[in-house]
Amino acid sequence: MTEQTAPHTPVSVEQFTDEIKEQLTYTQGVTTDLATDADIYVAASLAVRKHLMDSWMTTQRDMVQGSTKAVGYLSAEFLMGKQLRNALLNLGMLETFDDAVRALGHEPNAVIDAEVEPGLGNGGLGRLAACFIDSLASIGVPAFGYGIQYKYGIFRQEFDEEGRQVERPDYWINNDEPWGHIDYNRSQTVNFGGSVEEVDGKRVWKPDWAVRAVPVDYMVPGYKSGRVNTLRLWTARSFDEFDLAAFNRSDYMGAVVPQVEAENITKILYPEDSTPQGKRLRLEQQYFFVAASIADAIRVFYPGESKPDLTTFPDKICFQLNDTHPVIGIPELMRVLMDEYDYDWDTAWSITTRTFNYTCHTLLPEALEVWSAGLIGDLLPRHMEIIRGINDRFVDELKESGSDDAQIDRMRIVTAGDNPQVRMAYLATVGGSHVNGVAELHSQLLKDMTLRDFSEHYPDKFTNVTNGVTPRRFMRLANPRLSALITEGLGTDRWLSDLELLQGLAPLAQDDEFVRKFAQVKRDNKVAFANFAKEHYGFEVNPDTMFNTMVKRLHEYKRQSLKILAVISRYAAIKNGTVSADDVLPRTIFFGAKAAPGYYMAKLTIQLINNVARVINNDPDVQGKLAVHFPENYNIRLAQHLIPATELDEQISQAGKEASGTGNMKFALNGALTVGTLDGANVEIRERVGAENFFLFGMTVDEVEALYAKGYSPAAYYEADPRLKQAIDMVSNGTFSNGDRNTYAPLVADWLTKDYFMTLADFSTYADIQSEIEDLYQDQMEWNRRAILNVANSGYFSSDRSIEDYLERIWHTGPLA
Ligand code: 26W
Repeated sequence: MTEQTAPHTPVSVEQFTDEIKEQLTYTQGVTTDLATDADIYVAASLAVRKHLMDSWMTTQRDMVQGSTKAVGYLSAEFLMGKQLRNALLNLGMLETFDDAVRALGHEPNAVIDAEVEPGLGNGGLGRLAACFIDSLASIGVPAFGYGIQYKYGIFRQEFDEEGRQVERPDYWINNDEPWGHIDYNRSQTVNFGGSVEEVDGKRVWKPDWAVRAVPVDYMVPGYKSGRVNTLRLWTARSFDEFDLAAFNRSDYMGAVVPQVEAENITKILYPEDSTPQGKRLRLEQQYFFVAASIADAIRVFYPGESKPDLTTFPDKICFQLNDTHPVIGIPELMRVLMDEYDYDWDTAWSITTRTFNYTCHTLLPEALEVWSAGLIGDLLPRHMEIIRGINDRFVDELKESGSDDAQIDRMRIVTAGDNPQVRMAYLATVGGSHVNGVAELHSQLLKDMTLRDFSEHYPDKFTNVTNGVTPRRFMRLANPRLSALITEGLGTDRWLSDLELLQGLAPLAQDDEFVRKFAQVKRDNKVAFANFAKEHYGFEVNPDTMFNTMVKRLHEYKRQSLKILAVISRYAAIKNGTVSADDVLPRTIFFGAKAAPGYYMAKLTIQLINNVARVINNDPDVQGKLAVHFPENYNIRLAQHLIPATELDEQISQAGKEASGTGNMKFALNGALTVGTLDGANVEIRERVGAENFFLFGMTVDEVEALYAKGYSPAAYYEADPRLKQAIDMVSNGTFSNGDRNTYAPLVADWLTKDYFMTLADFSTYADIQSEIEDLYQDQMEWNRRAILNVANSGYFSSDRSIEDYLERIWHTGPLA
């Protein structure tokens, strides 16, 4: 990675203080003495943005004028987290900021806290996109992140008095938003609806309504690379703002309909992260941002050209499709090339297939988007024609290659029959050059199961790129104490842009002095989290307990149910003295999880966890021995505070269900040990940190498949393990619902009759491994040695390495010269 020394001319504290004052006065019209923390936050952000502007302009110029192919990362989600401190870090101005803000009479953390977190994503997929654009800029690769600036991000989660999730709208841009630059003069027109007519042998789309796509540009500063890329998020505006006629006839609602309808498109993020709702507005969102992005890329790379030679388009930019959500981009580019630039089908197809690549992020069949041909045909009639054209040519290709009818039926992009469906993952696979999974096991399962027919037909298209996370946000910003110790141990901070250098820590795991310092860092992080939790969530945390964390979206395949049943079993064991009070290892368990609003079982599980926490935390018999906390509204900020304080991380999904996971990487890099299954990237983490430094339990993918094949009856496991039986009985007998036996009946019924993700089958090995974990924890030096080895051997899980893999295997480009 090219690490330029201090790309930006270092700024003195005095100069930066003046720059903040200048913004306060000339942009915000606020005097320094009346300025609030929020005013200082806005002023500092504008001052930082000013520092980035030159590099941004230079990067844009070099990208267009140079011959380095750019990357367009198309994603419906970008879970960026707070921006100010990340920009300060990448500019090398963290300390300068702290001193300047103090000089202005404010507390740096209070100013940082004034920033509202942009929640433009659901979970793993959205955060991965954010880590990837940070790495692209830090490596110096010319790139655009293309997405949507939702007015309302992921809902704010609150718990009601019963412990049930309540969703509140996240109106995040209700205040100053200094980072987004809205650029009306670079807006695009996006059409919808209407019909297609034949005009002198050409297919002509006659849309019947249009929306203005306005770009809001966010700077993406690289870490010490001197490069600043662009995150271009589109927001919808209507062309004809206001229906005056309706207003004059005092039909006030009618007057604003055109505006509301248009702006509805980017109003809100769909809060689902596995089961598509197939809503028309969702398809409108997908087409809106993809069509605007393709038009924008042609504008950027062929400035001022009316008849550009678009056969060179794939050499200018390659688009990565972040799951199936932007796949409508394939027929869109075909339409633009044929209908707007008169290329014939084959030329257009060759350009299109060389431009797009597809990343799949799931293994759940229900998460693979399928749109009805009727809906696409109604909203995008020309695109449905083109999709049919792609499908028909593909079917011919299969026939030529000897596929039988059954196989052709399995592989059709547009299903046969009277209610044809468009399978977007198949369209992405046929219409792009590469298909990759996000962890070795996942990519293998895609080839062996989900997309088997396609990997046999297109073996060279399939590859793997294991996920990664940015060490800038998830180590340096989140864990400054550990970062300082690592830099001390390695004698350089170059690990932040070359994470494999962490390897140099391995020998220090045998250096007791270093191990003690490492333990002290973890201890201080636990105390810091206890203070943070007290201040922001109002609950007491005892740092003299093991911090054991499970944070991720609530989904049955992730098996928060397994964790809560084990907690109940432990509670029962302490209560009825199965484990003697003095050899109980005190543990504090932290949950963090949002459930999709329509996901009933997930929401019932949240209610159960909150009520188990209520009962345990108010039971004097287990005080100091066991505590459970479920802070509301799990988001990037909470993750950045909780991960550095965690000692034991839960990655307990059923083998073969979690595509990769990225939380697992963040915890290992922050010195937590993992208890987990051989699923997703857990497999690679365990391989790299060493089996002896990872608590493995549960069935493998093959054992799971065998049990499905044999026929799985969960009740047998309930009968076989008294710990499990007792825990489930306590859930059904009202212990956690004030005696009401019906509250969790649906959960218990599912566990005993279906339990599709085999929580009960993996319970015993999970319960058994707890004693191994606690025995090791008793030996703090040994625990911390193994934790250090987790850090030392997890450098591979940097998103910089992931991007290097994409550059080598898929994009075939690199940093700007
Ligand atoms: C259409 C509804 C919908 C929305 C989002 C379906 C599927 C998704 C995402 C693909 C779900 C997601 O976030 N998947 C997660 O992606 C991460 C990044 O690759 C992986 O680490 C996680 O294992 C995977 O669950």
